[in-house]
Amino acid sequence: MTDIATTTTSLNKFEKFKAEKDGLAVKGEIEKFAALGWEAMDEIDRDHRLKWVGVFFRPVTPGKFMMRMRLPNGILTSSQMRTLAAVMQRYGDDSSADITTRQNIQLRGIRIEDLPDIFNRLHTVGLTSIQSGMDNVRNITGDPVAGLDADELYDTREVVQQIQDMITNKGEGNPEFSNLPRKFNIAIAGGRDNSVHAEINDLAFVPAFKEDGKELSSRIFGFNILVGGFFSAKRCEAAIPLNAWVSPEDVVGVCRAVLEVFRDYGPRANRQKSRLMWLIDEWGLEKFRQEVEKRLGKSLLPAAAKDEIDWEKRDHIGVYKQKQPGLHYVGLHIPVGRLYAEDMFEIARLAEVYGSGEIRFTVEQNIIIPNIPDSRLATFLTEPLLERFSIDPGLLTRSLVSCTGAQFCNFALIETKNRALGIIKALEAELILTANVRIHWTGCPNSCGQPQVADIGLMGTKVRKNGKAVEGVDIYMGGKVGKDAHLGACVIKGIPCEDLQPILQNLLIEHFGAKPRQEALVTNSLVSRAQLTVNN
Ligand code: SRM
Ligand code: SF4
Repeated sequence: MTDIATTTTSLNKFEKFKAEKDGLAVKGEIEKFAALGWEAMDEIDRDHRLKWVGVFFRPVTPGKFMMRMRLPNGILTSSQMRTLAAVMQRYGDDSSADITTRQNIQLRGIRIEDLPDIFNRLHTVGLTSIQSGMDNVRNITGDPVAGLDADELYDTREVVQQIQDMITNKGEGNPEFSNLPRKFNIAIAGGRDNSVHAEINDLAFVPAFKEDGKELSSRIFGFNILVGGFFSAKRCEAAIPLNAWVSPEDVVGVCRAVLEVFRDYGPRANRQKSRLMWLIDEWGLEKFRQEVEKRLGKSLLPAAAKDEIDWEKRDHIGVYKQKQPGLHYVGLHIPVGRLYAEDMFEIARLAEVYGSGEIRFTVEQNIIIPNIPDSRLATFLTEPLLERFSIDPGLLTRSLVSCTGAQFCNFALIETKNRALGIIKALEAELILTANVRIHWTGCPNSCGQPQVADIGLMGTKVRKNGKAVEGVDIYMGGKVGKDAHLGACVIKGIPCEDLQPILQNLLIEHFGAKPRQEALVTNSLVSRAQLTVNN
Protein backbone atom coordinates (compact mmCIF):
# COMPACT_ATOMS: atom_id res chain seq x y z
CA MET A 1 0.00 0.00 0.00
CA THR A 2 1.20 3.56 -0.72
CA ASP A 3 2.84 5.13 2.32
CA ILE A 4 0.51 8.10 2.60
CA ALA A 5 2.36 9.71 5.51
CA THR A 6 5.66 10.04 3.59
CA THR A 7 4.22 11.88 0.60
CA THR A 8 2.27 14.60 2.39
CA THR A 9 3.86 17.50 0.46
CA SER A 10 1.88 16.68 -2.70
CA LEU A 11 -1.33 16.06 -0.81
CA ASN A 12 -4.39 18.26 -0.44
CA LYS A 13 -5.50 19.40 3.03
CA PHE A 14 -7.90 16.48 3.47
CA GLU A 15 -5.15 13.96 2.74
CA LYS A 16 -2.88 15.75 5.19
CA PHE A 17 -5.29 15.57 8.10
CA LYS A 18 -6.11 11.95 7.27
CA ALA A 19 -2.39 11.12 7.30
CA GLU A 20 -1.94 12.91 10.64
CA LYS A 21 -4.75 11.00 12.35
CA ASP A 22 -7.04 8.38 10.84
CA GLY A 23 -10.68 9.35 10.88
CA LEU A 24 -11.65 6.14 12.66
CA ALA A 25 -9.56 7.16 15.67
CA VAL A 26 -12.45 9.35 16.84
CA LYS A 27 -14.43 6.21 17.61
CA GLY A 28 -12.39 5.84 20.81
CA GLU A 29 -12.81 9.50 21.74
CA ILE A 30 -16.58 9.89 21.81
CA GLU A 31 -16.81 10.03 25.63
CA LYS A 32 -14.11 12.72 25.63
CA PHE A 33 -15.92 14.80 22.98
CA ALA A 34 -19.20 14.43 24.86
CA ALA A 35 -17.59 15.80 28.01
CA LEU A 36 -15.78 18.61 26.14
CA GLY A 37 -18.77 19.89 24.16
CA TRP A 38 -18.72 20.84 20.48
CA GLU A 39 -17.35 24.37 20.94
CA ALA A 40 -14.18 23.21 22.69
CA MET A 41 -13.41 20.36 20.27
CA ASP A 42 -10.54 20.33 17.82
CA GLU A 43 -12.07 21.71 14.62
CA ILE A 44 -10.83 18.98 12.31
CA ASP A 45 -12.16 16.28 14.63
CA ARG A 46 -15.48 18.09 14.84
CA ASP A 47 -15.97 19.17 11.22
CA HIS A 48 -14.41 16.20 9.44
CA ARG A 49 -13.23 13.18 11.43
CA LEU A 50 -16.57 12.71 13.22
CA LYS A 51 -18.00 11.78 9.80
CA TRP A 52 -16.07 8.50 10.12
CA VAL A 53 -18.59 7.55 12.79
CA GLY A 54 -21.45 9.02 10.75
CA VAL A 55 -21.75 12.27 12.75
CA PHE A 56 -21.85 15.46 10.68
CA PHE A 57 -21.25 18.95 12.10
CA ARG A 58 -23.82 21.27 10.48
CA PRO A 59 -22.51 24.83 10.12
CA VAL A 60 -26.11 25.87 9.37
CA THR A 61 -27.27 24.64 12.81
CA PRO A 62 -24.09 24.65 14.96
CA GLY A 63 -24.26 22.26 17.89
CA LYS A 64 -27.09 20.28 16.28
CA PHE A 65 -25.39 17.45 14.41
CA MET A 66 -26.71 15.15 11.71
CA MET A 67 -26.22 11.40 12.03
CA ARG A 68 -26.09 9.28 8.84
CA MET A 69 -26.80 5.60 9.36
CA ARG A 70 -25.87 2.57 7.29
CA LEU A 71 -28.80 0.41 6.20
CA PRO A 72 -27.60 -2.37 3.90
CA ASN A 73 -30.15 -2.87 1.10
CA GLY A 74 -32.26 -0.17 2.79
CA ILE A 75 -33.82 -2.61 5.28
CA LEU A 76 -34.54 -2.11 8.98
CA THR A 77 -36.77 -3.62 11.63
CA SER A 78 -39.57 -1.94 13.55
CA SER A 79 -37.50 -2.01 16.75
CA GLN A 80 -34.61 -0.33 14.93
CA MET A 81 -37.00 2.30 13.58
CA ARG A 82 -38.36 2.85 17.09
CA THR A 83 -34.85 3.26 18.46
CA LEU A 84 -34.09 5.93 15.84
CA ALA A 85 -37.38 7.66 16.64
CA ALA A 86 -36.58 7.60 20.39
CA VAL A 87 -33.16 9.17 19.71
CA MET A 88 -34.90 11.99 17.85
CA GLN A 89 -37.77 12.40 20.30
CA ARG A 90 -35.58 13.91 22.99
CA TYR A 91 -34.80 16.86 20.69
CA GLY A 92 -38.44 17.81 20.11
CA ASP A 93 -38.95 20.32 17.30
CA ASP A 94 -35.20 20.44 16.53
CA SER A 95 -35.31 16.94 15.17
CA SER A 96 -36.31 15.41 11.89
CA ALA A 97 -35.08 12.58 9.70
CA ASP A 98 -34.57 12.23 5.97
CA ILE A 99 -34.70 9.09 3.88
CA THR A 100 -31.80 9.49 1.45
CA THR A 101 -31.16 8.80 -2.22
CA ARG A 102 -29.07 5.81 -1.10
CA GLN A 103 -31.89 3.89 0.67
CA ASN A 104 -30.66 5.23 3.98
CA ILE A 105 -31.71 7.56 6.80
CA GLN A 106 -30.18 10.64 8.43
CA LEU A 107 -31.23 11.97 11.84
CA ARG A 108 -31.02 15.65 12.76
CA GLY A 109 -30.71 17.65 15.94
CA ILE A 110 -28.18 15.29 17.59
CA ARG A 111 -26.20 16.80 20.51
CA ILE A 112 -22.60 15.78 21.06
CA GLU A 113 -23.12 15.13 24.78
CA ASP A 114 -25.64 12.40 23.95
CA LEU A 115 -23.41 10.47 21.55
CA PRO A 116 -22.20 7.80 24.02
CA ASP A 117 -25.80 6.95 24.92
CA ILE A 118 -26.94 7.08 21.26
CA PHE A 119 -24.17 4.73 20.11
CA ASN A 120 -25.06 2.30 22.91
CA ARG A 121 -28.70 2.30 21.88
CA LEU A 122 -27.81 1.77 18.21
CA HIS A 123 -25.49 -1.08 19.12
CA THR A 124 -28.19 -2.80 21.17
CA VAL A 125 -30.50 -3.03 18.14
CA GLY A 126 -27.73 -3.90 15.64
CA LEU A 127 -27.55 -0.51 13.88
CA THR A 128 -24.39 1.29 12.86
CA SER A 129 -23.47 4.67 11.42
CA ILE A 130 -19.80 3.77 10.97
CA GLN A 131 -17.85 5.05 7.96
CA SER A 132 -20.93 6.56 6.35
CA GLY A 133 -19.37 9.91 5.40
CA MET A 134 -16.20 11.47 3.98
CA ASP A 135 -13.64 9.18 2.30
CA ASN A 136 -15.51 5.95 2.97
CA VAL A 137 -17.81 3.58 1.16
CA ARG A 138 -21.39 4.87 1.34
CA ASN A 139 -24.51 2.85 2.14
CA ILE A 140 -24.62 -0.14 -0.20
CA THR A 141 -27.83 -0.23 -2.20
CA GLY A 142 -29.69 -3.36 -3.26
CA ASP A 143 -33.02 -4.28 -4.77
CA PRO A 144 -35.77 -2.76 -2.57
CA VAL A 145 -38.04 -5.74 -3.21
CA ALA A 146 -35.35 -8.39 -2.79
CA GLY A 147 -36.90 -11.64 -1.60
CA LEU A 148 -40.44 -10.36 -2.25
CA ASP A 149 -40.65 -9.99 -6.01
CA ALA A 150 -41.76 -13.04 -7.99
CA ASP A 151 -39.77 -11.79 -11.00
CA GLU A 152 -36.50 -11.18 -9.21
CA LEU A 153 -33.34 -12.75 -10.58
CA TYR A 154 -31.31 -12.57 -7.40
CA ASP A 155 -32.07 -11.77 -3.76
CA THR A 156 -29.48 -9.08 -3.04
CA ARG A 157 -29.95 -8.86 0.75
CA GLU A 158 -27.30 -11.28 1.92
CA VAL A 159 -24.53 -10.20 -0.42
CA VAL A 160 -25.13 -6.52 0.37
CA GLN A 161 -24.83 -7.33 4.09
CA GLN A 162 -21.65 -9.33 3.45
CA ILE A 163 -20.07 -6.42 1.56
CA GLN A 164 -20.94 -4.02 4.38
CA ASP A 165 -19.52 -6.47 6.95
CA MET A 166 -16.30 -6.79 4.94
CA ILE A 167 -15.89 -3.03 4.53
CA THR A 168 -16.84 -2.02 8.08
CA ASN A 169 -15.64 -5.06 10.04
CA LYS A 170 -19.24 -5.95 10.91
CA GLY A 171 -20.03 -2.37 11.87
CA GLU A 172 -17.13 -2.01 14.29
CA GLY A 173 -15.00 0.07 11.89
CA ASN A 174 -12.29 -1.16 9.56
CA PRO A 175 -8.97 0.71 9.25
CA GLU A 176 -8.26 -1.21 6.02
CA PHE A 177 -10.82 0.97 4.22
CA SER A 178 -10.92 4.13 6.32
CA ASN A 179 -8.56 6.13 4.14
CA LEU A 180 -9.77 5.98 0.54
CA PRO A 181 -8.87 8.85 -1.81
CA ARG A 182 -12.54 9.90 -1.86
CA LYS A 183 -16.07 8.59 -1.30
CA PHE A 184 -17.08 5.34 -3.01
CA ASN A 185 -20.54 4.04 -4.01
CA ILE A 186 -21.52 0.39 -4.53
CA ALA A 187 -24.86 -0.96 -5.81
CA ILE A 188 -26.19 -4.45 -6.59
CA ALA A 189 -29.21 -4.87 -8.85
CA GLY A 190 -31.22 -8.04 -8.36
CA GLY A 191 -34.21 -7.44 -10.64
CA ARG A 192 -34.81 -6.45 -14.23
CA ASP A 193 -35.52 -2.77 -13.61
CA ASN A 194 -32.23 -1.40 -12.29
CA SER A 195 -33.94 -0.13 -9.16
CA VAL A 196 -30.61 1.01 -7.66
CA HIS A 197 -29.42 3.35 -10.47
CA ALA A 198 -26.44 1.05 -11.12
CA GLU A 199 -25.05 3.50 -13.69
CA ILE A 200 -24.29 6.23 -11.14
CA ASN A 201 -22.16 4.11 -8.80
CA ASP A 202 -18.37 3.73 -8.66
CA LEU A 203 -18.92 -0.03 -8.68
CA ALA A 204 -22.13 -1.79 -9.68
CA PHE A 205 -23.25 -5.33 -10.34
CA VAL A 206 -26.10 -5.96 -12.79
CA PRO A 207 -27.74 -9.36 -13.36
CA ALA A 208 -26.44 -11.27 -16.40
CA PHE A 209 -26.49 -14.92 -17.49
CA LYS A 210 -23.38 -16.59 -18.86
CA GLU A 211 -23.56 -19.57 -21.22
CA ASP A 212 -21.83 -22.34 -19.32
CA GLY A 213 -20.22 -23.71 -22.49
CA LYS A 214 -20.68 -27.35 -21.47
CA GLU A 215 -24.31 -28.01 -22.09
CA LEU A 216 -26.21 -26.34 -24.88
CA SER A 217 -28.49 -23.55 -23.63
CA SER A 218 -27.45 -23.99 -20.01
CA ARG A 219 -27.00 -20.59 -18.39
CA ILE A 220 -25.34 -19.62 -15.12
CA PHE A 221 -26.49 -16.62 -13.13
CA GLY A 222 -24.06 -13.86 -12.19
CA PHE A 223 -23.40 -10.17 -12.68
CA ASN A 224 -21.79 -7.93 -15.27
CA ILE A 225 -19.61 -5.33 -13.57
CA LEU A 226 -19.83 -1.58 -14.17
CA VAL A 227 -17.21 0.84 -12.85
CA GLY A 228 -16.50 4.54 -12.48
CA GLY A 229 -19.98 6.10 -12.34
CA PHE A 230 -20.12 9.29 -10.29
CA PHE A 231 -21.46 12.83 -10.00
CA SER A 232 -19.45 15.75 -8.76
CA ALA A 233 -19.53 19.51 -9.19
CA LYS A 234 -16.81 19.25 -11.85
CA ARG A 235 -17.75 16.14 -13.77
CA CYS A 236 -20.55 13.56 -14.06
CA GLU A 237 -20.08 10.16 -15.65
CA ALA A 238 -22.21 7.07 -16.10
CA ALA A 239 -20.43 3.87 -15.09
CA ILE A 240 -18.76 1.93 -17.90
CA PRO A 241 -18.61 -1.86 -18.40
CA LEU A 242 -15.44 -3.47 -17.01
CA ASN A 243 -16.03 -6.30 -19.47
CA ALA A 244 -16.11 -8.69 -16.56
CA TRP A 245 -18.65 -11.17 -15.22
CA VAL A 246 -18.72 -12.63 -11.71
CA SER A 247 -20.71 -15.33 -10.01
CA PRO A 248 -22.54 -14.23 -6.84
CA GLU A 249 -19.91 -15.96 -4.63
CA ASP A 250 -17.19 -13.67 -6.01
CA VAL A 251 -18.99 -10.35 -5.57
CA VAL A 252 -17.56 -9.62 -2.09
CA GLY A 253 -14.05 -10.52 -3.30
CA VAL A 254 -14.37 -8.22 -6.31
CA CYS A 255 -15.54 -5.37 -4.06
CA ARG A 256 -12.51 -5.90 -1.84
CA ALA A 257 -10.13 -6.06 -4.81
CA VAL A 258 -11.52 -2.90 -6.44
CA LEU A 259 -11.40 -1.02 -3.13
CA GLU A 260 -7.79 -2.08 -2.51
CA VAL A 261 -6.77 -0.87 -5.97
CA PHE A 262 -8.62 2.43 -5.46
CA ARG A 263 -7.14 2.88 -1.96
CA ASP A 264 -3.57 2.16 -3.04
CA TYR A 265 -3.43 3.81 -6.47
CA GLY A 266 -6.35 6.26 -6.61
CA PRO A 267 -5.26 9.88 -7.22
CA ARG A 268 -5.01 11.96 -4.03
CA ALA A 269 -3.44 15.25 -5.13
CA ASN A 270 -6.54 17.08 -6.37
CA ARG A 271 -9.75 16.37 -4.45
CA GLN A 272 -11.83 17.28 -7.50
CA LYS A 273 -10.10 14.50 -9.44
CA SER A 274 -10.03 11.66 -6.94
CA ARG A 275 -13.03 9.48 -7.71
CA LEU A 276 -12.46 6.02 -9.22
CA MET A 277 -13.12 7.14 -12.81
CA TRP A 278 -10.06 9.43 -12.68
CA LEU A 279 -7.86 6.40 -11.96
CA ILE A 280 -9.50 4.45 -14.80
CA ASP A 281 -8.83 7.43 -17.12
CA GLU A 282 -5.20 7.51 -16.07
CA TRP A 283 -4.59 3.77 -16.46
CA GLY A 284 -7.06 2.72 -19.12
CA LEU A 285 -9.66 0.03 -18.46
CA GLU A 286 -7.37 -2.88 -19.33
CA LYS A 287 -4.69 -2.03 -16.78
CA PHE A 288 -7.34 -1.30 -14.15
CA ARG A 289 -8.92 -4.69 -14.78
CA GLN A 290 -5.54 -6.44 -14.56
CA GLU A 291 -4.78 -4.79 -11.21
CA VAL A 292 -8.19 -5.85 -9.88
CA GLU A 293 -7.50 -9.42 -11.07
CA LYS A 294 -4.11 -9.37 -9.31
CA ARG A 295 -5.76 -8.43 -6.02
CA LEU A 296 -8.54 -10.94 -6.57
CA GLY A 297 -5.98 -13.65 -7.26
CA LYS A 298 -7.70 -14.87 -10.40
CA SER A 299 -8.80 -13.75 -13.85
CA LEU A 300 -12.22 -12.29 -14.38
CA LEU A 301 -14.37 -13.86 -17.08
CA PRO A 302 -15.40 -11.53 -19.92
CA ALA A 303 -18.82 -9.90 -19.47
CA ALA A 304 -21.94 -11.81 -20.57
CA ALA A 305 -23.09 -10.61 -23.98
CA LYS A 306 -26.10 -8.87 -22.50
CA ASP A 307 -27.38 -8.03 -19.06
CA GLU A 308 -30.94 -8.68 -17.86
CA ILE A 309 -31.99 -5.08 -17.27
CA ASP A 310 -34.90 -5.00 -19.69
CA TRP A 311 -37.71 -3.39 -17.71
CA GLU A 312 -38.65 0.19 -17.07
CA LYS A 313 -37.87 1.24 -13.51
CA ARG A 314 -40.65 0.65 -10.96
CA ASP A 315 -41.29 2.99 -8.05
CA HIS A 316 -42.98 0.36 -5.81
CA ILE A 317 -45.64 2.82 -4.58
CA GLY A 318 -49.00 1.10 -4.08
CA VAL A 319 -50.05 -2.46 -3.24
CA TYR A 320 -48.24 -5.43 -4.83
CA LYS A 321 -48.51 -9.17 -4.48
CA GLN A 322 -45.39 -10.89 -3.18
CA LYS A 323 -43.97 -14.14 -4.45
CA GLN A 324 -45.11 -15.67 -1.14
CA PRO A 325 -48.80 -16.57 -1.68
CA GLY A 326 -51.24 -14.45 0.32
CA LEU A 327 -48.71 -11.72 1.18
CA HIS A 328 -48.36 -8.14 -0.14
CA TYR A 329 -45.88 -5.35 0.03
CA VAL A 330 -47.15 -1.80 0.17
CA GLY A 331 -45.12 1.21 -0.94
CA LEU A 332 -45.93 4.47 0.87
CA HIS A 333 -44.98 7.82 -0.58
CA ILE A 334 -43.02 9.96 1.91
CA PRO A 335 -43.00 13.55 0.58
CA VAL A 336 -39.31 14.40 -0.14
CA GLY A 337 -38.31 11.67 2.35
CA ARG A 338 -38.92 13.85 5.43
CA LEU A 339 -40.00 12.08 8.64
CA TYR A 340 -40.52 13.14 12.26
CA ALA A 341 -40.20 11.00 15.38
CA GLU A 342 -43.96 10.44 15.69
CA ASP A 343 -44.14 9.30 12.03
CA MET A 344 -41.38 6.81 12.64
CA PHE A 345 -43.07 5.36 15.74
CA GLU A 346 -46.24 5.02 13.70
CA ILE A 347 -44.51 3.38 10.73
CA ALA A 348 -42.89 0.92 13.17
CA ARG A 349 -46.29 0.15 14.67
CA LEU A 350 -47.89 -0.43 11.24
CA ALA A 351 -45.02 -2.71 10.16
CA GLU A 352 -45.49 -4.77 13.33
CA VAL A 353 -49.28 -4.88 13.48
CA TYR A 354 -49.85 -5.61 9.78
CA GLY A 355 -46.57 -7.01 8.46
CA SER A 356 -43.61 -8.89 9.88
CA GLY A 357 -42.02 -5.83 11.50
CA GLU A 358 -39.82 -5.15 8.49
CA ILE A 359 -39.48 -1.72 6.82
CA ARG A 360 -37.61 -0.88 3.63
CA PHE A 361 -36.42 2.31 1.99
CA THR A 362 -36.11 3.09 -1.72
CA VAL A 363 -33.66 5.38 -3.53
CA GLU A 364 -36.68 7.57 -4.32
CA GLN A 365 -36.83 8.36 -0.56
CA ASN A 366 -40.01 6.32 0.05
CA ILE A 367 -40.83 3.32 2.25
CA ILE A 368 -42.09 -0.21 1.67
CA ILE A 369 -43.87 -2.30 4.31
CA PRO A 370 -43.67 -5.95 3.27
CA ASN A 371 -45.37 -9.19 4.37
CA ILE A 372 -48.93 -7.91 4.85
CA PRO A 373 -51.34 -10.87 4.64
CA ASP A 374 -54.55 -10.77 2.55
CA SER A 375 -56.60 -10.80 5.73
CA ARG A 376 -54.98 -7.60 7.11
CA LEU A 377 -54.64 -5.59 3.90
CA ALA A 378 -58.03 -3.87 3.82
CA THR A 379 -57.70 -2.66 7.41
CA PHE A 380 -54.12 -1.53 6.81
CA LEU A 381 -55.31 0.64 3.94
CA THR A 382 -57.69 2.49 6.25
CA GLU A 383 -54.89 3.57 8.64
CA PRO A 384 -54.86 7.40 9.05
CA LEU A 385 -51.10 7.59 8.34
CA LEU A 386 -51.80 6.61 4.72
CA GLU A 387 -53.63 9.91 4.23
CA ARG A 388 -50.27 11.68 4.54
CA PHE A 389 -48.04 8.90 3.26
CA SER A 390 -50.18 7.96 0.32
CA ILE A 391 -50.19 4.75 -1.73
CA ASP A 392 -51.62 6.70 -4.66
CA PRO A 393 -50.14 10.20 -4.76
CA GLY A 394 -50.45 12.63 -7.68
CA LEU A 395 -48.39 11.81 -10.76
CA LEU A 396 -45.81 14.53 -10.09
CA THR A 397 -45.73 14.12 -6.31
CA ARG A 398 -45.23 10.39 -6.75
CA SER A 399 -41.80 10.71 -8.33
CA LEU A 400 -40.50 13.82 -6.61
CA VAL A 401 -37.00 13.51 -5.14
CA SER A 402 -35.07 16.23 -3.33
CA CYS A 403 -31.72 16.59 -1.63
CA THR A 404 -31.38 18.32 1.73
CA GLY A 405 -30.80 21.85 0.44
CA ALA A 406 -30.21 25.09 2.36
CA GLN A 407 -32.23 24.16 5.43
CA PHE A 408 -29.34 22.02 6.71
CA CYS A 409 -26.60 21.81 4.06
CA ASN A 410 -23.94 24.48 3.86
CA PHE A 411 -23.05 23.64 0.25
CA ALA A 412 -26.59 24.48 -0.83
CA LEU A 413 -27.18 27.39 -3.17
CA ILE A 414 -30.96 27.15 -2.75
CA GLU A 415 -33.74 25.85 -0.52
CA THR A 416 -34.99 22.58 -2.01
CA LYS A 417 -37.38 20.30 -0.13
CA ASN A 418 -40.14 22.76 0.83
CA ARG A 419 -39.87 24.61 -2.47
CA ALA A 420 -40.08 21.32 -4.39
CA LEU A 421 -43.27 20.36 -2.55
CA GLY A 422 -44.84 23.79 -3.05
CA ILE A 423 -44.17 23.91 -6.80
CA ILE A 424 -45.36 20.34 -7.36
CA LYS A 425 -48.61 21.08 -5.54
CA ALA A 426 -49.17 24.17 -7.69
CA LEU A 427 -48.37 22.26 -10.90
CA GLU A 428 -50.74 19.45 -10.02
CA ALA A 429 -53.47 22.03 -9.37
CA GLU A 430 -52.90 23.53 -12.85
CA LEU A 431 -52.30 20.44 -14.96
CA ILE A 432 -53.78 17.07 -15.80
CA LEU A 433 -51.12 14.43 -16.36
CA THR A 434 -51.46 10.98 -17.85
CA ALA A 435 -48.15 9.51 -16.65
CA ASN A 436 -45.74 10.23 -13.85
CA VAL A 437 -42.88 12.62 -14.53
CA ARG A 438 -39.77 12.23 -12.40
CA ILE A 439 -38.65 15.62 -11.11
CA HIS A 440 -35.46 15.69 -9.01
CA TRP A 441 -34.19 18.73 -7.08
CA THR A 442 -30.62 19.19 -5.96
CA GLY A 443 -29.37 22.24 -4.08
CA CYS A 444 -25.94 22.53 -5.71
CA PRO A 445 -23.77 20.90 -8.40
CA ASN A 446 -22.73 18.06 -6.04
CA SER A 447 -25.90 16.38 -7.35
CA CYS A 448 -26.96 14.43 -4.25
CA GLY A 449 -30.56 14.64 -5.57
CA GLN A 450 -29.40 13.07 -8.87
CA PRO A 451 -30.91 15.61 -11.34
CA GLN A 452 -29.11 13.82 -14.18
CA VAL A 453 -31.27 10.69 -13.80
CA ALA A 454 -34.56 12.63 -13.82
CA ASP A 455 -37.06 13.42 -16.57
CA ILE A 456 -36.67 16.99 -15.32
CA GLY A 457 -33.72 17.73 -13.03
CA LEU A 458 -33.36 21.04 -11.20
CA MET A 459 -29.92 22.01 -9.95
CA GLY A 460 -29.56 24.95 -7.55
CA THR A 461 -27.53 27.94 -8.63
CA LYS A 462 -27.38 31.68 -8.01
CA VAL A 463 -28.75 33.97 -10.74
CA ARG A 464 -29.10 37.72 -11.13
CA LYS A 465 -32.53 39.27 -11.35
CA ASN A 466 -33.12 43.03 -11.34
CA GLY A 467 -29.49 43.54 -10.31
CA LYS A 468 -29.80 41.20 -7.30
CA ALA A 469 -28.45 37.67 -6.71
CA VAL A 470 -31.42 35.34 -6.23
CA GLU A 471 -31.93 31.58 -5.90
CA GLY A 472 -32.23 29.86 -9.26
CA VAL A 473 -31.90 26.55 -11.08
CA ASP A 474 -30.28 25.01 -14.13
CA ILE A 475 -32.74 22.62 -15.79
CA TYR A 476 -31.68 19.12 -16.88
CA MET A 477 -33.72 16.85 -19.11
CA GLY A 478 -33.49 13.46 -20.75
CA GLY A 479 -32.36 11.30 -17.85
CA LYS A 480 -33.46 7.72 -18.44
CA VAL A 481 -33.62 5.08 -15.69
CA GLY A 482 -34.21 1.32 -15.78
CA LYS A 483 -33.58 -0.27 -19.19
CA ASP A 484 -31.02 1.62 -21.35
CA ALA A 485 -30.34 4.05 -18.49
CA HIS A 486 -28.49 7.18 -19.48
CA LEU A 487 -27.83 10.59 -17.96
CA GLY A 488 -29.73 13.74 -18.80
CA ALA A 489 -28.06 17.00 -19.79
CA CYS A 490 -28.48 20.67 -18.91
CA VAL A 491 -30.98 22.24 -21.32
CA ILE A 492 -31.76 25.62 -19.73
CA LYS A 493 -29.49 27.63 -17.46
CA GLY A 494 -30.10 30.19 -14.74
CA ILE A 495 -33.87 30.38 -14.15
CA PRO A 496 -34.78 32.33 -10.98
CA CYS A 497 -36.80 30.01 -8.72
CA GLU A 498 -39.57 32.60 -8.52
CA ASP A 499 -40.04 32.31 -12.32
CA LEU A 500 -39.78 28.53 -12.46
CA GLN A 501 -43.36 27.33 -12.17
CA PRO A 502 -44.65 28.54 -15.59
CA ILE A 503 -41.50 27.19 -17.25
CA LEU A 504 -42.03 23.77 -15.71
CA GLN A 505 -45.67 23.95 -16.71
CA ASN A 506 -44.68 24.50 -20.36
CA LEU A 507 -42.10 21.71 -20.28
CA LEU A 508 -44.72 19.33 -18.89
CA ILE A 509 -47.20 20.33 -21.60
CA GLU A 510 -44.71 20.24 -24.48
CA HIS A 511 -42.73 17.13 -23.54
CA PHE A 512 -44.86 15.01 -21.22
CA GLY A 513 -48.41 15.34 -22.59
CA ALA A 514 -49.78 17.39 -19.68
CA LYS A 515 -52.93 19.44 -20.30
CA PRO A 516 -54.00 22.62 -18.51
CA ARG A 517 -56.99 21.78 -16.31
CA GLN A 518 -59.16 24.53 -17.82
CA GLU A 519 -58.53 23.34 -21.38
CA ALA A 520 -59.05 19.73 -20.31
CA LEU A 521 -62.37 20.68 -18.71
CA VAL A 522 -63.56 22.31 -21.92
CA THR A 523 -62.39 19.35 -24.04
CA ASN A 524 -64.01 16.86 -21.67
CA SER A 525 -67.33 18.67 -21.74
CA LEU A 526 -67.20 18.79 -25.59
CA VAL A 527 -66.45 15.06 -25.63
CA SER A 528 -69.32 14.24 -23.29
CA ARG A 529 -71.69 16.45 -25.29
CA ALA A 530 -70.57 14.66 -28.46
CA GLN A 531 -71.13 11.31 -26.74
CA LEU A 532 -74.56 12.40 -25.63
CA THR A 533 -75.40 13.27 -29.24
CA VAL A 534 -74.19 9.87 -30.46
CA ASN A 535 -76.10 8.02 -27.73
CA ASN A 536 -79.30 9.88 -28.55
FE1 SRM B 1 -24.25 13.85 -1.13
C1 SRM B 1 -21.79 15.82 0.05
C2 SRM B 1 -26.28 14.77 1.35
C3 SRM B 1 -26.33 11.27 -1.90
C4 SRM B 1 -22.71 13.55 -4.15
N1 SRM B 1 -24.03 15.04 0.47
C5 SRM B 1 -22.92 15.75 0.80
C6 SRM B 1 -23.05 16.38 2.18
C7 SRM B 1 -22.44 15.42 3.17
C8 SRM B 1 -22.38 17.76 2.27
C9 SRM B 1 -22.38 18.33 3.65
O1 SRM B 1 -21.48 18.03 4.43
O2 SRM B 1 -23.29 19.08 3.97
C10 SRM B 1 -24.59 16.45 2.29
C11 SRM B 1 -25.18 16.38 3.68
C12 SRM B 1 -26.33 17.33 3.79
C13 SRM B 1 -27.26 17.00 4.91
O3 SRM B 1 -27.18 17.63 5.99
O4 SRM B 1 -28.13 16.16 4.70
C14 SRM B 1 -25.01 15.34 1.34
N2 SRM B 1 -25.91 13.08 -0.34
C15 SRM B 1 -26.65 13.67 0.62
C16 SRM B 1 -27.99 12.97 0.78
C17 SRM B 1 -28.54 13.01 2.21
C18 SRM B 1 -29.00 13.63 -0.19
C19 SRM B 1 -30.43 13.23 0.06
O5 SRM B 1 -31.21 14.13 0.43
O6 SRM B 1 -30.79 12.07 -0.09
C20 SRM B 1 -27.63 11.58 0.24
C21 SRM B 1 -27.07 10.68 1.31
C22 SRM B 1 -26.79 9.31 0.78
C23 SRM B 1 -26.37 8.34 1.85
O7 SRM B 1 -27.26 7.82 2.52
O8 SRM B 1 -25.17 8.11 1.99
C24 SRM B 1 -26.54 11.97 -0.75
N3 SRM B 1 -24.43 12.57 -2.71
C25 SRM B 1 -25.42 11.66 -2.88
C26 SRM B 1 -25.40 11.18 -4.24
C27 SRM B 1 -26.43 10.25 -4.87
C28 SRM B 1 -26.07 8.80 -4.86
O9 SRM B 1 -25.17 8.35 -4.14
O10 SRM B 1 -26.74 8.10 -5.61
C29 SRM B 1 -24.36 11.83 -4.88
C30 SRM B 1 -23.98 11.72 -6.37
C31 SRM B 1 -23.39 10.39 -6.68
C32 SRM B 1 -21.93 10.30 -6.38
O11 SRM B 1 -21.53 10.49 -5.23
O12 SRM B 1 -21.18 10.00 -7.30
C33 SRM B 1 -23.76 12.71 -3.91
N4 SRM B 1 -22.51 14.53 -1.91
C34 SRM B 1 -22.09 14.36 -3.20
C35 SRM B 1 -20.89 15.11 -3.40
C36 SRM B 1 -20.04 15.16 -4.70
C37 SRM B 1 -19.02 14.07 -4.66
C38 SRM B 1 -17.78 14.33 -5.48
O13 SRM B 1 -17.13 13.35 -5.88
O14 SRM B 1 -17.42 15.49 -5.68
C39 SRM B 1 -20.62 15.78 -2.19
C40 SRM B 1 -19.44 16.73 -1.88
C41 SRM B 1 -18.23 15.96 -1.43
O15 SRM B 1 -18.27 14.77 -1.16
O16 SRM B 1 -17.20 16.63 -1.34
C42 SRM B 1 -21.68 15.40 -1.28
FE1 SF4 C 1 -26.10 19.67 -0.03
FE2 SF4 C 1 -25.56 20.16 -2.57
FE3 SF4 C 1 -25.79 17.66 -1.72
FE4 SF4 C 1 -27.96 19.14 -1.87
S1 SF4 C 1 -26.67 18.55 -3.61
S2 SF4 C 1 -27.36 17.85 -0.13
S3 SF4 C 1 -27.20 21.12 -1.38
S4 SF4 C 1 -24.22 19.05 -1.12
